[in-house]
Amino acid sequence: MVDTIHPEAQAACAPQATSSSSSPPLLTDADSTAQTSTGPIQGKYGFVDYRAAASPDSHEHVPPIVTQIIDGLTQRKKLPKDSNQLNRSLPLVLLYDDKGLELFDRITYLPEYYLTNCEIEVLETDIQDIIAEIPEDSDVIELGCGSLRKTQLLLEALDQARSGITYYAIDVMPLPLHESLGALAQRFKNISFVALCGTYDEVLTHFKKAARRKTVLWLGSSIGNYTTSDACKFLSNIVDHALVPNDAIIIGMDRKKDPNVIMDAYHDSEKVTDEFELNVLSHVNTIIADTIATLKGSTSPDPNIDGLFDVSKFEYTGEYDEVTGGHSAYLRALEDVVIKWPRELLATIRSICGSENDLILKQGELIFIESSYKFGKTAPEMLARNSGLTHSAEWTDSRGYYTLNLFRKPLATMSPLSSKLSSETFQAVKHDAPTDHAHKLSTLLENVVATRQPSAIPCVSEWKHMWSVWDALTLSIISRDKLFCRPIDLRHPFIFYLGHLPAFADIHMSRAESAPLTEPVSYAEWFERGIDPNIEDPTICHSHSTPPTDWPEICDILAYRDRVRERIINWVSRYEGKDVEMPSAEAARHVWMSFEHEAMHIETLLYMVLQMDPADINSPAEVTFAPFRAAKTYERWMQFKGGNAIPLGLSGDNEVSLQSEMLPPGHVFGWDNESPQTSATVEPFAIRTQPITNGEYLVFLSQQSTGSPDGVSSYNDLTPKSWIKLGDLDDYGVRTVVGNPSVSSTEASLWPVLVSHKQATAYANWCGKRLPSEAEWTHSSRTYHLAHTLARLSDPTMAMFNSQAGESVDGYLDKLLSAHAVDPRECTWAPYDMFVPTDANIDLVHWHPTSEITEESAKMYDSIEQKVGLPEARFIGSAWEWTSTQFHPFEGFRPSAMYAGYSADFFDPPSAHDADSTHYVVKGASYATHRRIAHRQTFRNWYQRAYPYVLATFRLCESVAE
Ligand code: AVI
Repeated sequence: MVDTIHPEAQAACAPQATSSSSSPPLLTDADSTAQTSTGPIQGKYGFVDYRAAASPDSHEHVPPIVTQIIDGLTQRKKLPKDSNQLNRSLPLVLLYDDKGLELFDRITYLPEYYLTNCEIEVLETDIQDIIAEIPEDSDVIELGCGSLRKTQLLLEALDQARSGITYYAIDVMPLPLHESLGALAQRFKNISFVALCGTYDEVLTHFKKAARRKTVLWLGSSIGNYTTSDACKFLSNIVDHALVPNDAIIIGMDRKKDPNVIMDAYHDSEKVTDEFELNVLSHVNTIIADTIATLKGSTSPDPNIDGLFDVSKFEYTGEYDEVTGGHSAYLRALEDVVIKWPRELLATIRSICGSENDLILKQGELIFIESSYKFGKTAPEMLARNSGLTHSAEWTDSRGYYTLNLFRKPLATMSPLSSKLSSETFQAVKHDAPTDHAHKLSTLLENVVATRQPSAIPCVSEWKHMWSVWDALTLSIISRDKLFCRPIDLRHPFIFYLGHLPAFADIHMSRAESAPLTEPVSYAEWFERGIDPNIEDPTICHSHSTPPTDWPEICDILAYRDRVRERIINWVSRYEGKDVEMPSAEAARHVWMSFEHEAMHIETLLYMVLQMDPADINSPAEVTFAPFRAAKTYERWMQFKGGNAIPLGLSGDNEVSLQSEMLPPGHVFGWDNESPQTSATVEPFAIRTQPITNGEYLVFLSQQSTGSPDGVSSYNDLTPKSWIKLGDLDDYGVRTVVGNPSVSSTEASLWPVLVSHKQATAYANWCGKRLPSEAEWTHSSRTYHLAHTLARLSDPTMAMFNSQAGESVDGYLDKLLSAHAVDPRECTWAPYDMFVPTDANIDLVHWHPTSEITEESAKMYDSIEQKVGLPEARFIGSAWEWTSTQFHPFEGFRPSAMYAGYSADFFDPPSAHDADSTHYVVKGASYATHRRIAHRQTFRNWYQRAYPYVLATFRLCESVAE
């Protein structure tokens, strides 16, 4: 039995919080108003028809699909989208009329079409792990109604293990919904079923109101029929409009593999795929005939009206592009074809293409129908980054052909999606391999010279995203009663920072606006500056505020925070998106400073939280581990020849000369220690591609306990504070807000180890190596990122890197640049490193370090080594990196007048020898570093050498002979 609910009734019965397991939540309120219809199908399910309201019956208007057909046939567009070919096309949706659905169902049973069988294998093998992610009393929403073979596997398991599940199937066509749900509803008595008929956009927005948890299913590699950027747009729309934090999306993704396997899947021996693709033309004929009948006011199409196409004059053809991973399906004209437009459509045709001439398709001409993309190993992570999701699990079939990927909407994201930052140009260069090398290269090289970078003033959405993370950390992960805790005794209790962030910002906003402080003004005094005493002698401490003995009420501090936030938003909104009006450079610097100050404090607060007793940390349900990717330590070294003019620091950010000016367009602000730009000499050196891992450090540590005369104290001093003893076990776990995975038996053994400078140096000494200097680290990071990107985009014959012969990476980059006729000297180093991989572990996308190189990507690299030869390396993300450089100012340094002690309070005296130096330069970025900072390669961080709590690791380096 079918309960049909019209959208008006649906408004009253949007999915709601109910724990009723006996009645479907969507139907509870609506039963009385719903039209109930019975059909041939047994089993009770709700049916909500969105289409009826959306498509008014019109005798005068040509339906949108007809307009799309005419547009596709008359205009040649860049299709497939990532190619340079111009083709006529027909809309993808035309594949799925009743006949098309039947043919597609047949395809899923073909031996060559491995996708469905692989997905079924994954569902069968991993079903318990998959349903463990779907809670009781929750909604499971399938995009498209899926094949019963797949869906029933999942529902069977849910039927047995869960109560209160409502399964929603969404489809634009009513028939498949009726067929699927009728059969399912009859079989599974513990699950409620609702069919939602309409487009995804119409239907999904209604889920936002639901308090129930949601798992969206997008199976069958349907995502492959979208380009990556369209898929991201589609997903981010779901994330924004239908999901709340912790809701999940499970996506089936077909992997890149042997091209022959893929070609066979789309060119089966029974030629069902040919029939499926050609059926598009019959579908067009039906639509056109129906439209003409409607325009004539007739109820049924005239059987004498010929369709547009004689299907026998076309054949199906397809090709697979290994680089993009896209299989493209086309229909090819077997002879010259002349299509005469029906009289009734001439006006529409004229309005679309300006003429009503016959459509002439030359013999051999192609009509593009669909792309079916296959995905690389890093694609789920990229997809997550660009859609506002986190990638939290991956299940694969035995051949590694196909994956089901679990994504979750995170608690909060540190930055808005780059696609949403319309006022910004901060956009990492696309890492998808290109099809048009020359074009991509010239764009890339342009980027090297004219850097794309974020606007100097962070926009409103950037502030709001950052605050949502700060609030999650301070008000959810730390419970109220723990705000007075002081897990690191060299720091204030948490409550201080609740007041410190707004107080610092308010002081700077007051200066920016030449206006009074926000009330209560005493907060500016109490909370202006925190403490960072010398760890070896805590009596030594820079000047700082004296907080009150009685802390203000938390609600008062929060109200103050909100007033300051409002002040910031008002100021930023005045300029955002308005090119004409620029603030003074001085005011803008105050505002920018406040932003980065807050971003830095997120990281500081997080490493303080990590020192709490894990039982006291409120692990957010929305935060989970990134999928463990079964890697192994991947040790490789790269050589650099260095040189004598390695640029360090930011040019053109002179606070004094800018002071009286309006903010220049494209200006890049940096902290005082990043200026003025200087240069360094670097002798030839070799550097490891990866930092030292927890597992490697554990080996070192275990040798300390037995070998040294002072075994116990050196063992204790050398044990990372980022580790925690695991119960009675002789093992450690890594501290994270989501748990403490074992250093010896989980992938955490492959994460970079987080240690102090002293510990890092002890390790380097133990193995006869050293830490890189700031200049060595900076030079290798930026040279590597650019060379790696250019190598991938260059013709392989041009991009030979001879690792066997010990070729240097910087020498190789010079070679690449000159092969593209770019003088390396013209290639000014940009302050923003847009070549950092888009999947770098920064910006709290994951709340823990990750292993940088998977075994699979290492293998993949090995197999392409003959071609490109650069090893996989990571410099930015997961953890900062210690350098051997003492924290001294660059020559010509001037402390910022706006925050004089920011770095000047921490420089070592110029005479300090290594033994009495206290602070060292730290480069790179951690998993908790805001991406503005992570990408600004001139950012110079520093910590005390013995400070053991920071999210910093190290890599090894050694000098080599020229
Ligand atoms: C529905 N979609 C995922 C199928 C695919 O593999 O792209 C459609 C298909 N086209 C030809 N065969 C199957």
